[in-house]
Amino acid sequence: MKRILTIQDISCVGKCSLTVALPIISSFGIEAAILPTATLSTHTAFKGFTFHDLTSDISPICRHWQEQNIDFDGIYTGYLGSAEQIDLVLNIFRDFGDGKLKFVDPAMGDNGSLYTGFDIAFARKMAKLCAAADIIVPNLTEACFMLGKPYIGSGYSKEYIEDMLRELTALGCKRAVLTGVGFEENELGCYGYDAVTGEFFFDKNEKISQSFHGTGDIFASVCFSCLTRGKSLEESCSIAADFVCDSMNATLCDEKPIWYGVHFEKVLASGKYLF
Ligand code: PXL
Repeated sequence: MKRILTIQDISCVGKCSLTVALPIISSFGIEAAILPTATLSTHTAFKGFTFHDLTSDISPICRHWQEQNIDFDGIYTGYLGSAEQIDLVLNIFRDFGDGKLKFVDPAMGDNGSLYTGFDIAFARKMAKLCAAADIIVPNLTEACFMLGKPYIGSGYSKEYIEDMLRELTALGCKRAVLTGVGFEENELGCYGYDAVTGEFFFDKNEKISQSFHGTGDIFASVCFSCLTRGKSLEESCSIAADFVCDSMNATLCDEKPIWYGVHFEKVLASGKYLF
């Protein structure tokens, strides 16, 4: 069985980051080791959340793993609590990531804004982590902040998206996937690029008009799991996008929908994505 390491926060309530990644990765038959970056009472879209920074735990934990000769088949990073943690994750890539899949979801913003607590300097630093990754999966907002471009949420062309993907891979990673891309009113999908082969792909689904929190974390967790199980990037993205749509639809069907996360648990329980 494969063992991977995922590095992101614990938001105790709110269905994102580790509370999403752990069950999803496990459901794909992969052992998920974790390195929590911070503990929050909820994710940062709630008012008055608590935040306990775990930066000082990271190096001792990694030293112990090295002493015990623990290794991982891949590393997947999500929400990181501070710019200092980005340097520590770069060290983890160096110490544990050689020849392994290094997958970065630069989770730091959406809809044209950075999440509470992040600034442009953090976004620029996140671009350095993306440079050291094999595959990155930013949304349009995160890509614009990392590249220092103005955010355009709609009405862009395929050329605009393809140029942005070329710029993202020029940071240093070989493959990039932009999420939340749509050229027509009723479509939303992910646009991928492999800088080695020069190939692009666009995988789209019918747009669900309501927007939910935590869908990027679900996409990244499913996509990384599929890659770890040997699927191609295009197929992994397609499965991940379908999984997100099913999770959103399961939430919309609920008599008492919650606003802070989607019902990915119902999709897991359906068994549809077991392979
Ligand atoms: O879903 C991304 C995410 C992860 N972790 C925390 C967040 C968010 C988005 O807001 O606040 C703490």
